Amino acid sequence: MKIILASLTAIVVASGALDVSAQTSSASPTISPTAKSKQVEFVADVWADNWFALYANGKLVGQDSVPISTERSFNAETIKFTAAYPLTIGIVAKDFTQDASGLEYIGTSRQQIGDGGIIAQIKEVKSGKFVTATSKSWKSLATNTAPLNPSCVTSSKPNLDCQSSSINLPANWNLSAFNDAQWVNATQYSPSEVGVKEGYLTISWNPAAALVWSSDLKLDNTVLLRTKVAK
Ligand SMILES: [Ca+2]
Repeated sequence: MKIILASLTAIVVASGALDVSAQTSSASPTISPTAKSKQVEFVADVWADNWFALYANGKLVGQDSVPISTERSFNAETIKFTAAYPLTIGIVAKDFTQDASGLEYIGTSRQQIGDGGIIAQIKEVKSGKFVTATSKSWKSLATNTAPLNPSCVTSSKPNLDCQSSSINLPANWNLSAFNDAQWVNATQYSPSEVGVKEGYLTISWNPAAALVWSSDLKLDNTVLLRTKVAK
């Protein structure tokens, strides 16, 4: 055992010495060539009705700059991030609701249930290569639904009369190893079904990029979306 430890110490010392010599003779030695080659810079365009958070391999890499508490929020975001393949993309998408009733414009002539919708596309920055975009091949899970009884939309006290259901976000839902076999494929919607506007119109969307949500564009208010890209 003593011999092995001594050998390991010698190796550590030797490699440390090599690092120092590399740093003094090379311009960019801070990351080893092996680790550096695995990291790729990506750029994502995302438009959400009304809010999103974007994860790459479980790490939050960006989110909608306009808070979910904003009733009308139809901005697009362009987010750069660095990650490695295989790439697991996770998105939390939220439709604005004024309160737990699931309604918006409460107490006005426009009181309604409202709907969601999101589109995202990702490419490599350096090569410009298309990586992935939201489509029906992505998996989805609704974690908040309201109202469960849509007839409450005409109630003068929707917070009392509208029912809702929520589940916690599954642990590690945005990691590669997560088993999404219980999730369902995302549902694609047309631009007119979602009622696209504002930021959506400023992005040049890849033909493969589709507007998606769960199977219920109106009643599901928080939807998790995920996909995996091997390379
Ligand atoms: Ca909405």
